[in-house]
Amino acid sequence: MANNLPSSDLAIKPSAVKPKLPEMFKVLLLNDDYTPMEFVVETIERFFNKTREQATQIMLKVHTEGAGVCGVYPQDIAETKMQQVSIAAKEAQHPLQCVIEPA
Ligand code: TYC
Repeated sequence: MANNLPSSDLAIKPSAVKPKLPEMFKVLLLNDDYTPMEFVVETIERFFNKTREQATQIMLKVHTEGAGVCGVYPQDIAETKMQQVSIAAKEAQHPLQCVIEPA
């Protein structure tokens, strides 16, 4: 070994440190009949770092199919984004719903 220690003296065995990838969650928007398309596009741009074109595609998918994925994140980030969208929608008095589900 480079450190001259027998491998049994290492504090952590290589096999014990295999990093786990975080569980990932999808953040979805749900369709409704009242939230303006423009508000949905701006919300996707703002919270999911999408271009105008990407945000418009996602909004249209939600509008036509009922739901659509805005992004996939570790659980804490997904929960934060869901809250941010829900607060922004509430403030603007739109019924826009945002949910998360395991990816
Ligand atoms: N269906 C809405 C309308 O016709 C637009 C809309 C799109 C609402 C996506 C919510 O997540 C949504 N104004």
